[in-house]
Amino acid sequence: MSNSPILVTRSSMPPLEEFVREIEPLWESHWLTNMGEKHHQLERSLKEYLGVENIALFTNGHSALECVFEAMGLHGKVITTPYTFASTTHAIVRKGLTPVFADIRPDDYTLDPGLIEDLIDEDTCAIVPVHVYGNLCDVDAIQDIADRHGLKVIYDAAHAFGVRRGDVSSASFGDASMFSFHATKVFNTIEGGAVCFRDPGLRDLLNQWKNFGITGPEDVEYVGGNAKMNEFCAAMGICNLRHLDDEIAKRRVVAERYWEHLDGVAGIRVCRPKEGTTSNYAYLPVVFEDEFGSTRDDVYMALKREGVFSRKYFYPLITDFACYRGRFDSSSTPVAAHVADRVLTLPMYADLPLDEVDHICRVTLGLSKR
Ligand code: T4K
Repeated sequence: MSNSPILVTRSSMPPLEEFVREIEPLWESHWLTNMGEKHHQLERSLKEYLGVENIALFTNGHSALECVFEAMGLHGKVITTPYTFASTTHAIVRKGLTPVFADIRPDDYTLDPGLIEDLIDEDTCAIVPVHVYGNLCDVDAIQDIADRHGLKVIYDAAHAFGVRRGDVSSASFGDASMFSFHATKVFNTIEGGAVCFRDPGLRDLLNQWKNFGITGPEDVEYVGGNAKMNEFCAAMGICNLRHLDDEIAKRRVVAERYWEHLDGVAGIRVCRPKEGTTSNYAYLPVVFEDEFGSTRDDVYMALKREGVFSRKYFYPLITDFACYRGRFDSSSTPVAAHVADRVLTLPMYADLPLDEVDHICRVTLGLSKR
């Protein structure tokens, strides 16, 4: 097996010469940021790839989420999931909104639509579900609830770039969807993010909020921040997008090798794409139930001894974070608490050698007590 450590993921990068060619014009123009040519080019390419009319690029996914809340002028309570990365809840709280947590579904770990309605009251303004691991939420049920109660739906689609239901991309659901283009994502711009949105009226607002609230040469109408994607990041995105479909195809081979070994083993739960959806194979989550005979932490440690660094995405639950202690109660979301205590995300990236996958699975299955 490899002598170097195997990490949970490894950034996709284009050939160096391709990136150098892409950034060369910047030495001519000296235009490095503030919505330059590469930024516009990437916006156009992403619109085409995702099949959407409206997109705004950002310096990262987190700022994108904060900006969309600001641009929509949200106030009050937001129904969301505790089973996600810190960013989702932090964005809600940092924008002065109150998160109200609903539990997740046991099969795909996304927000359970059957539990949303009971949590809605007159202060609720929006639902913020997460397509966690790239698993699409039940978008129809969620939209139906939102329509009946006049709520906005903003998807945290940080993991779901390239995922489709039929031929509809994950960017098309709800009022807006935020994507992360962080180095660890299926599609990366080093750091970066985007919001795809339904109402074209949001375009100027988003672009103003990410640029200090500047609305004209001598006008500043909002207390905005700075969340603009720079030209180097946009150039990385332009290059990576050319290779994305190949990268996803390679990830699929890796995921299928894992499932060959792990799916159907007593006490192991894997997450396969649902009928009718095209996955991006962003993560390889495995849940170890008691029946497996060893705990998630046993597996984590055994892999670590072999130089394999899996991660506990997403443990602890957000509601158990020190910064939220005493404010929220994780016992009200028992499914999320159960999964967070048992989940391990195994290494997943396009160039992960299949014999490494075999090795990781051998070590894992060696811990089964059945
Ligand atoms: N919503 C959700 C649901 C999210 O998961 C995230 C981000 C966001 C919102 C916010 O989007 P951004 O603002 O980040 O665009 C990582 C990422 O930093 C974070 O983007 C991601 N989610 C989260 C799930 O994972 P860490 O702290 O676990 O990353 P780190 O540095 O430990 O890296 C993990 C592994 O990735 C390393 O072991 C090796 C590999 N790696 C890492 C870096 C930084 C690379 O191969 N290249 C790299 O440059 O948070």
